Amino acid sequence: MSAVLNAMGTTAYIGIGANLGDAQANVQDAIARLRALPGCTVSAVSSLYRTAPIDSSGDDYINAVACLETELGAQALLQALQGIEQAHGRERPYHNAPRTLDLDLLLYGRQQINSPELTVPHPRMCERAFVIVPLLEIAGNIAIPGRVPARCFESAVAGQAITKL
Ligand code: PH2
Ligand code: MG
Ligand code: MG
Repeated sequence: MSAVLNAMGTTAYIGIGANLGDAQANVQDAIARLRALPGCTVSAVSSLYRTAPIDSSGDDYINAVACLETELGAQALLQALQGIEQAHGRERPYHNAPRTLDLDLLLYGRQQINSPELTVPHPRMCERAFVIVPLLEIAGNIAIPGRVPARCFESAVAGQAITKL
């Protein structure tokens, strides 16, 4: 597991999603909280997108992806993301339940991480338009460690309902 602080700085991508309460406001607030995280600089944020729930229920989601330059190790960054989810009263009554806020660590530099707490790259990110479309908006040439360039997944997710706000 990575150290708590990584003086070199690492580029991380965060998937942001919400479909409970005022989902758009929750996503905007999450972006503001990411900007305020110690040891992190938000270098890019995608547009917000309205997306149909995938393997989930409830209202449409609001989704976005943010790019961070961070001095936090992956585990410390995960904990910071969970703190922001908790500030939004995130509850986990069952798998993929509707949520006030979900922050997923999609990519952490070029690292592949498989620990009990964290799998990076996020295991389902390449199958989901709500991740691939905003990710490509801010990082059109990005490659997924252990896989292929993200744009290779664009056609595979093209049938999923997603609208830029
Ligand atoms: N997140 C999920 C499951 N399904 N569907 C959409 N459209 N957006 C999400 O963020 C999302 C989902 C699990 O985290
Ligand atoms: Mg998620
Ligand atoms: Mg999550």
